[in-house]
Amino acid sequence: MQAETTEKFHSGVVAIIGRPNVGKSTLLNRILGQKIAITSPKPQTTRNRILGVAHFDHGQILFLDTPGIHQAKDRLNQFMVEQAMSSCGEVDMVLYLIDATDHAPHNATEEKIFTHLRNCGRPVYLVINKIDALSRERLLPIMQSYATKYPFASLVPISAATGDGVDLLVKMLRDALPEGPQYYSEDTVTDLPERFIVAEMVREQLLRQMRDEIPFMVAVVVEEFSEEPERNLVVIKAAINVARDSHKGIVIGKQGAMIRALGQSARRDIEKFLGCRVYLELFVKVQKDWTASERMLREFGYHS
Ligand SMILES: Nc1nc2c(ncn2[C@@H]2O[C@H](COP(=O)(O)OP(=O)(O)OP(=O)(O)O)[C@@H](O)[C@H]2O)c(=O)[nH]1
Ligand SMILES: [Mg+2]
Repeated sequence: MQAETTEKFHSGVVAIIGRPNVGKSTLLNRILGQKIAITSPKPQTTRNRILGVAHFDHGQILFLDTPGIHQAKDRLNQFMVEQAMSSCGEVDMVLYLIDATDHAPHNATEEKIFTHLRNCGRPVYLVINKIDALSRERLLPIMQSYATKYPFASLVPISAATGDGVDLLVKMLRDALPEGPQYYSEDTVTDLPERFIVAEMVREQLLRQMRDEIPFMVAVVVEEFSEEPERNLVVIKAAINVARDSHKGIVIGKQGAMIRALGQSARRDIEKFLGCRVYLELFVKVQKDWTASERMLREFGYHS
């Protein structure tokens, strides 16, 4: 008779937290092998908690990408920081990401984060990102200095951009997973609606192509999303909501050049994501000072 081996299922939730721009969303996309979170060279790119599900044999990890933790001034930014902070209490493990190439000290913010992590009491992995942009000799002092700052479960140097060290990190997390249920079916990568990700891909282009305060004061809303399967086409109409009258003309650009460029780049990403042809129409709306308005924040999905 053959012995029956029924391997138990292991699962858990892992929060990815850290200061803005350290590479949290890049890491999530790298782990999933697919882009669901937008990234940009500007800080405060991510505004909401983004769930990404990684599947393995007899296991799955629910990763929560979160907005960068910073000194929040307005309501929008306070919402963002709350999203990140509140994630740590509900998870099995926390990844605290830092940018290894960052020279400026951030003691005040980091102390706040460490105090919060101590209170949450979850195992915290220090993930030292961007080692592709660092000479080997500079890594050791960073590890030594962080080892004294917090009782990390482990210190893991990686490059989210090249993938270096990421498999090892994921293996470490898998080995530490508790027994648990299969939360999501194997074909589920995220619980976010397609409309949300499409709006984010438009916002990503605003972050990548526009300067000054404009990208930090836009909210993108998909107002129409209609599928035409017989033509392998999705028709999308999205509003770029700006906070000031003066921003409208800048987003549109000379004879519509800017909004056309934004639309072309976003459409390429959206087509890849949806796997079909996309007709994308963008237009600009002025919602005066929306980042300070509780009602507008709610309407744009920035509420708990
Ligand atoms: N050289 C290098 N750059 C990286 C790496 N990971 C991320 N970046 C870059 O760092 C910048 C920020 O990346 P994001 O993934 O958007 O960072 P984030 O932590 O999610 O930022 P917020 O959402 O604003 O908190 C982007 O320009 C990335 O291309 C890395 O491993 N190496
Ligand atoms: Mg991000």
